[in-house]
Amino acid sequence: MENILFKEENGIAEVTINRPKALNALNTQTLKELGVVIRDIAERKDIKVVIITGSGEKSFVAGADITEMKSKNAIEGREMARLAQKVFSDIENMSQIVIAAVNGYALGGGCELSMACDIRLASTKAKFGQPEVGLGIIPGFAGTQRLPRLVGKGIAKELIFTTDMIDAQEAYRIGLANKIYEPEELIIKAKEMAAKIMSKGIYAVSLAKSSINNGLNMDTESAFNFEADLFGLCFATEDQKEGMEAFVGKKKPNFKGC
Ligand code: DAK
Repeated sequence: MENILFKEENGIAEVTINRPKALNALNTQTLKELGVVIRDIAERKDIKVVIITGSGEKSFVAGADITEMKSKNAIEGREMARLAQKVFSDIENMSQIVIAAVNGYALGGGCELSMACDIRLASTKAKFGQPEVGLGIIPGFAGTQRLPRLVGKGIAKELIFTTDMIDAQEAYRIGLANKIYEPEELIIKAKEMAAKIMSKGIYAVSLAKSSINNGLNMDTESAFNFEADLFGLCFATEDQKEGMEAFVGKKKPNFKGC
C-alpha cells in the first residue's frame, strides 16, 4: 500500500491515510487502497473496532484530491463517485465499530469520510468544513445527506452554503464531534473508547449499529419492527445469557462476542 498505513493490536485496527504532503487528500489510488483495507477488515472476526486517522499533525483528510479531480471528464467523475460511495458505505455498514480520530483538517470528502464513521473524536486542532460550493461542485460523498442527519438541516445548510470552516469546539457544540482531546491524547483516547466498546457484548453493539443505521432510513413503524427483530436475535446469543446471568449473579460478564 502506497498511501494507507495499517496496524492492529488487541482487536483494534488503526488505519492511517498517509499522504501528508497533500494533507492526506483522497486521490483515486488512496480511495482504492482504503477500499481494499476496509473490505479486508470487514472479513476479519478478530477485529472489533477500527480507528481511522490522518498522517501528520495538520490534517485528517483535506478532501478529495483537487489536482487530480480538476481534469476529470464526466465518465471519470462518475467512476470516482462510485468508487468513493462504495468505500464510504462499506465503512458505514461494516459490522465493526469505526471511530474517526480527526487530528486536523476534515474538509469536503474528509468531513464526509469522518461522517461515514460511527463516532468522531476531534483533536483541539481539528477543523471541519464542506468547501465544495466554493469549487463549483456540491458535496458528493453523501455530505448533503449525512451532515443534516447529524447536525440538523439548518446548520448543515449554513455550513454547506457558506463553506465556513469550524473548529473542534464548534463541531462539538453542534454534535458533529463527540469529544475533543489534546492532539497527543487523541489516539490514546480513541483506543480507550475502543476498549470500552469491546468490553461490552460486541455482537449486540454491532446489532445496535445496524438498527440505528438502517432504522434511520425507514419509516418509524418499520424501524420499530426492525429493532424488535434484532432485539429478538440477541436472545440467540451466548452473550445475552452471559450478560444477564452475570447481572443476576452480581458478577462481571465475560462476553465472547457470539
Ligand atoms: N487536494 C489536493 N491537494 C491538496 C488538497 C486537496 N484537497 N488540500 C491541500 N492540498 C495540498 C496543497 O495543494 C499543497 O500542496 P503543495 O502546493 O505543497 O504541492 C499542500 O497540500 C499543503 O496545502 P496548503 O499549502 O494549501 O496548506 P495551508 O496550510 O496553506 O492550507 C488548507 C490548508 C486545508 C486550508 C488548504 O490546503 C485547502 O483549502 N485545501 C483544499 C481544501 C478543500 O477545498 N477540500 C475540499 C476538496 S473538494 C465527488 C464527490 C465528492 C468530492 C469529489 C468528487 N464525486 C461525486 C466524483 C469531494 C470533493 C472535495 O472534497
